[in-house]
Parts: sequence; structure tokens; C-alpha cells
Amino acid sequence: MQLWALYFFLALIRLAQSNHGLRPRTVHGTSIRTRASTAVVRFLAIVTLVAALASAQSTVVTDDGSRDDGKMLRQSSATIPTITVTTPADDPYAFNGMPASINAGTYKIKYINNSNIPHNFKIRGSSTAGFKATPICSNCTKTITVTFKRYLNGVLSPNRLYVCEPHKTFMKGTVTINPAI
Ligand SMILES: [Cu+2]
Repeated sequence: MQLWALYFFLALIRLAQSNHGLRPRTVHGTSIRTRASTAVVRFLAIVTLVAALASAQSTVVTDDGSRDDGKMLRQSSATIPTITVTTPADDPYAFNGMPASINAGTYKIKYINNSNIPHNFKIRGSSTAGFKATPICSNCTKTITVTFKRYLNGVLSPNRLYVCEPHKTFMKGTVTINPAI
């Protein structure tokens, strides 16, 4: 629950209690008003509580954006770095050129498959972007743009597996996402 809502809720409860105490119930004519105002205050308190609970649910972290945006690389679309990953013809199940670690930020990943075996390059970006993958093809060059953050759904997840989907049991690797300075 957000703090303002909690204070408001407690204030309303206190008001409801003080209403009860201050206004004599025995006096004819005022008792109805007292009960009515108490009911209104209670109703407002319940509405506030429900609204607070609803807003508490809506503020659950669903993306890592709020956790490490300050540590992302400062980039414009013109300055997105390119990482080139290659599968050579003479080593047709290798992923060459992927760094062991990169700074959090957005990258173009250019996958060059120089072999006759169909491959692709698949990796998970940020929570909202999900997985990104190039099409499966042989003797082809495909590029994907991926944003990497260190957190996924609020959980620190800096080690990202990348795979070739048709050969994911052995054609794979891991890149670590570091905080950008
Ligand atoms: Cu493959």
C-alpha cells in the first residue's frame, strides 16, 4: 500500500471513531446525522482501502526498467553498437565473436552464417522485449536489435544464454550484462 493511502485510511478511521465519541447518540435528531456521517466516513475508508490495494497491485515491478535504467548506455539510434557473430564455413557449428560480457544497453547483433547448415541466433533481451531471434538460414547474414538490461521482471539476471535454435543443446553460449558506467 502506498504511504499516503495508509495515512488517509487511518485518518478516516480516527474520524469515524471520534464522530462516535463526540456526538451523543441519545440526543434526538443528531443521532441519525451521526450515524449517517459515520457511515459515510466508513464508506470512504473502505473505498480508500480498496483503491490503495488496487494501486499497490498496479505498482508491482513487471519490468527491469526501473531497476537499472540509470546504468544503461546513453545511446541514440545512430550510435547503437554492432556485435558481429560469425559461423565459419570450416567450423559450421561455432558462434565466433560474441563477447563474454557487454554493458547494459541496446545493440545490433549481426549474425553471419557462412556455413551450409541452417542456423539462427536467439537471445533474450529486456523483459518487455522478450526473446529476439534471427531467421533460420544458411549462407546468410541477419541482424537483430536487442536491448539488454541486467534485471528481468525485477530479478537480477545478468547472464544471458544465446543459442542456435535447431542446435540449442550444443550451439550456445553465455554473455554477461554489466552495468554501464
Ligand atoms: Cu545451428
